[in-house]
Amino acid sequence: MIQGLKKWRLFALMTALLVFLSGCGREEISTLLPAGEVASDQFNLLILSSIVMAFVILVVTVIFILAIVKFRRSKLGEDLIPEQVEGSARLEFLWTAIPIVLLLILAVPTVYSTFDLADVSSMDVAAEDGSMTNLTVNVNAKLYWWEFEYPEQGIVTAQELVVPTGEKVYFNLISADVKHSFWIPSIGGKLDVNTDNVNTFYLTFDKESSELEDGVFYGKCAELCGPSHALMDFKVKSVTPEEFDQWVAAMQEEATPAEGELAQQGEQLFTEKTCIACHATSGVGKGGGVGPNVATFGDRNRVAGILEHNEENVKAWIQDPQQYKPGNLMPSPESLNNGEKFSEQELDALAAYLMSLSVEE
Ligand code: HEC
Ligand SMILES: [Cu+2]
Repeated sequence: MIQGLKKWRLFALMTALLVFLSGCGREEISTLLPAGEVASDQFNLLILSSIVMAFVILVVTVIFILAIVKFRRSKLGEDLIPEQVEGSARLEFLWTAIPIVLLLILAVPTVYSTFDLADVSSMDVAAEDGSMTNLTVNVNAKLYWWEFEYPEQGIVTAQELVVPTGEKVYFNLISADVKHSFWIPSIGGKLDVNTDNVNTFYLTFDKESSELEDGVFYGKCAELCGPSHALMDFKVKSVTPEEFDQWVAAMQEEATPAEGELAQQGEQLFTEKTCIACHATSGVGKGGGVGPNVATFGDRNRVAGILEHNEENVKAWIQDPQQYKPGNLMPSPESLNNGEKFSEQELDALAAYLMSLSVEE
């Protein structure tokens, strides 16, 4: 009875785990649904090594079961001594050769891909007019958000990486504080983001993110970096090269003053309350901001990388950033507003202003 119950418990646990596994299938964030060449290469290596390992397990299990069935003592009697095979040259050759072959099958594509995926030699190739042939993005990781600088284009953004599809995009990774790791599960990675050296690699984006359920790919920090590490998310918009050029051009334009009374009030508060000291509102510029650049805030998919993108959440964040990302470096409202929380009216104005910042049509 107890025995039977135990089996049922195990069965129930396995069923519950299956439900979790069904979460592995989301295109925005699954390494099992690669959406770029790098991710495909990594996925194929994963499949290859899984097949090799499964093959070994299968063969060993079959031999093991055969041995216990065939040589049961109750069947063959107490005193039977099976044929002795020690020193058999044939067998020893076989079980040396098979692992060598298996290791070669694993090693050759793995080593080849490792070097191929780390090849950034064409990164600095310039076209005849001196402009770079390939897009390079400098990624600055900070507790707990991501800044993306496009040095050739002279623009900078945060929280959302925008890239063209169908070409290699090169990344220079550097951290402003502690070690992080840059990872876009459906596209490729992870690569460590260090404080004292720049790590470089490339990714390709083969699918437009607008085709995805959420409209963006999900990016993650994959290196434990502090209490809000699990909340250090970013999003990726992959668009056609034409749309990308339009986006860059819009980013390069001067920011226009806010329209509408509420948003204008918000713009004024943004300066008065010194938000502007940490948050740049123009897309033109270099990396190194204390807080995320908000030039594209209205186009974003999340607030602070994690909260659903609506005015309620913008207000909630401003009123108590620590509640949403413990340990993050945005000051409390009291320290920006003479020791007091912002009034509902001020929050409305700030949210209206932030939401009006947009470069997309
Ligand atoms: C001392 C610098 C600093 C000041 C001043 C500051 N912030 Fe921030 N802010 C930050 C940092 C750092 C973050 C990123 C927090 C994180 O995600 O880890 C942030 C994040 C945000 C975000 C989310 C950004 C995004 O891209 O989703 C909003 C909105 C925001 N701040 C609004 C404000 C407003 C409004 C003010 C003024 C009342 C203000 N901040 C003042 C540093 C600052
Ligand atoms: Cu982290």
